[in-house]
Amino acid sequence: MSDDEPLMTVTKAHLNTGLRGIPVGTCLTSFVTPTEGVHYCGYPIADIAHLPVEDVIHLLFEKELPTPEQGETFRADLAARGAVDGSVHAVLASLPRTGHPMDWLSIGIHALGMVDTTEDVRENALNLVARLPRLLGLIYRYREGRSDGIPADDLSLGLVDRFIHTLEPEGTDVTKMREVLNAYLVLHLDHGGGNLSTFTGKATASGKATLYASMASAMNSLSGPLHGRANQSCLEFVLRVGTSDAEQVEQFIRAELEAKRPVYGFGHAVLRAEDPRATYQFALGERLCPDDHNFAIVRTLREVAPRVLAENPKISNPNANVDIASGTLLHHVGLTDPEYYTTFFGWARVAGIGAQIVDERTVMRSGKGVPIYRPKYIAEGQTTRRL
Ligand code: CMX
Repeated sequence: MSDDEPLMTVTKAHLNTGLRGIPVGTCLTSFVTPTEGVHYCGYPIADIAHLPVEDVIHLLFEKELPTPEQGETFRADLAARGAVDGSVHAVLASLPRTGHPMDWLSIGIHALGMVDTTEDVRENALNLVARLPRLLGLIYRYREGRSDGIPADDLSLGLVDRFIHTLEPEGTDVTKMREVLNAYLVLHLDHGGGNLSTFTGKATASGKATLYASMASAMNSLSGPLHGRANQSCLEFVLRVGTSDAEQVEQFIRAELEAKRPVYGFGHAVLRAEDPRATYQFALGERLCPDDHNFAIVRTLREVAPRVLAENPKISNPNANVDIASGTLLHHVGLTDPEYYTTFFGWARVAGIGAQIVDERTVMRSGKGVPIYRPKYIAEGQTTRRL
């Protein structure tokens, strides 16, 4: 394809549609297809969902899965970067506990950036990836009023274990928590270039804002109910369904549709089959918590909802999406407050968005980077006026 060949014609009908479907750039980390969903650097998510999260983060930054030796080196590198500055504690201690955890995450990222931003965007991106698990653990501890006796960070641990170590969860099976969190992170690391939080992070970074400021912008975008907060809404939806009886579930779904409310956990903008990330989590749930009450509800929803939704020809994909089971699995391993779920999504995306920002700042246009974003808006309802 030549450089001047048109990719599409933009018409008036495209205006005020949120840039939907309009090509604006290239992405080196991931793409989404209607049948196999997201691919990271070419690998369909179903093929790599079981890998340790560090290996998949390596893939996004280096565009190759690590050899065992490279994996060890990468883990050691992350450990060397992981320490969170003590001043962040004072910032978190001062925040109102009523604030949403996503606001805490955004402020926490800014606080990290204020004490340690280098000139090198890649260094900053990897530093933030390495510090996020500790930051998120601290957010939990301070927001829940459990700031006494927080254990010192253990940098010898992997990313997921550093979060668990800081959280010090009680009455839960830590082995299961580790597996659920690792899967959750791998499944949510990246999702192409044009989703709102990624786009926002890259747009902010294009003005040469710091990686930390850019990532805080991305997290603020992610916090919206139409974007990342859907996974919080999804568990709240499952809890509202309350029963795994197929007939009652069907009645519930019909009543929700009648009331013009979304059936959470179903449908997708691009996929036209069940999201492989949902399929993976269904299998994980069948293995880890087949008797969990909420998982039984999710299992019934998976059977019933696609059939009911398919009655509406407008719905392009009636099948389960990534959010259907993720909250139920987190809930099962003791992470029971859905308000925190978007922060796990954010934790994962810091890697994907970070890698994409590094690409846009240092790789695209033969290393020159993408210039400052400046889409065009057409003036409407105004002509030049004079006093
Ligand atoms: N429940 C109710 N209505 C739905 C629906 C669902 N699960 N899925 C689609 N629809 C409706 C849309 O709202 C739209 O209605 P209008 O024409 O009145 O606006 C119509 O069906 C056509 O939608 P579509 O082209 O099939 O899908 P969209 O790209 O517009 O929307 C999505 C995709 C995800 C927002 C939508 O399916 C939805 O709202 N699902 C429920 C919420 C949810 O689970 N969100 C998490 C998404 C996870 C992810 O993106 O990975």
